[in-house]
Amino acid sequence: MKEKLQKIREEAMSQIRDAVDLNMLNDVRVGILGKKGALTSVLKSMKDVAVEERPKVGQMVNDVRGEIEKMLEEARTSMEAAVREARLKAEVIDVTLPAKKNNVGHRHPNTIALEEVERIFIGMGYEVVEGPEVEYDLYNFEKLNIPADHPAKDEQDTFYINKEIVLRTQTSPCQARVMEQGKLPIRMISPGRVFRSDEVDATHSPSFHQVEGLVVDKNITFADLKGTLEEFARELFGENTKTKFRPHHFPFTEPSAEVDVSCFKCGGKGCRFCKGSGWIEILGCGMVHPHVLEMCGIDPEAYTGFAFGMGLERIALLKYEIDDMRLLYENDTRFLKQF
Ligand code: 2U9
Repeated sequence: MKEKLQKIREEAMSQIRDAVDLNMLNDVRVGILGKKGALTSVLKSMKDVAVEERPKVGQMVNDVRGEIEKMLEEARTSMEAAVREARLKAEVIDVTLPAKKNNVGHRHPNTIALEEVERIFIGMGYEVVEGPEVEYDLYNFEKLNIPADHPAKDEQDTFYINKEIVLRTQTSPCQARVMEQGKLPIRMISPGRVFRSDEVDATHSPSFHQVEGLVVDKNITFADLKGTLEEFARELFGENTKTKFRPHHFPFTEPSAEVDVSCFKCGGKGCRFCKGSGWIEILGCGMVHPHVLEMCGIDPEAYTGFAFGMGLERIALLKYEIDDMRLLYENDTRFLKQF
């Protein structure tokens, strides 16, 4: 019996030494100490041992069992430590690596330009009012004195939802709605997205932004319009900026004008930026047509008003010296971060 136990002990030692992972080690344990294991069957055969020998043999079996259990436990502990060590090595964090930079966005040049325009007009006591981008033909054209046969109403120029509803081509309908509410006087600007069926190029896009302005009160004259826009130009482009009003035609204003500012790059001498003329066109304006006032519920005998409109992208391109409008729509942060 003693030899048998010695053999089991040696066999166990060699199997434990050969086990390469925890699964193999468990198989060794089951093969020796499990229900059908070698040591368990020795225990079962105790009944064949002479009664007086049993305590001694029992002690020997228990000693061998204890030894094997101890060896198994030691092997398991060192195997688990090796596995942990290997995992820590594989997952090692190199704290000396430079940290990944979070890509932070940047305000869009349109937003910067709009905030500047808003700041100037809010400073003059104007309200900022926004309106719907999908509009009735009635508000986008009819109430603004744009007749049915006007070229702007052609499908080539306007996106129609149906016969009566369009994507607004200007923010003026928003102003017409404010006039209809009848709360006077009015001093407002309306910024927002507008839509025109244009091909994309360096200066055109089917969707761009406008800022329009409207003042309606008693005794408003062209002098108020000139003074306001001259001050606006000086605040936006610098205090030495001169302004030139050229007669023009818009259906919704009479008289109407286009406004040029002296080139802020060359001071008016003429350069590549102003194409040698010394002047840069920035907006359109005029006295609100009496018929427009009337259609929006305001008595043109008692009230007069002026209005103006500018393309926000045009202002941003000029102010930040960007030469292609398409750059404004690509959202490339390498471009946006320059402003
Ligand atoms: C009402 C009455 C009149 C708004 C005006 C302009 C002149 C103008 C263009 C500039 C470049 C549009 O962005 S652009 O393509 N706009 O020249 N806009 S007067 O006149 C109004 C507005 C509302 C009720």
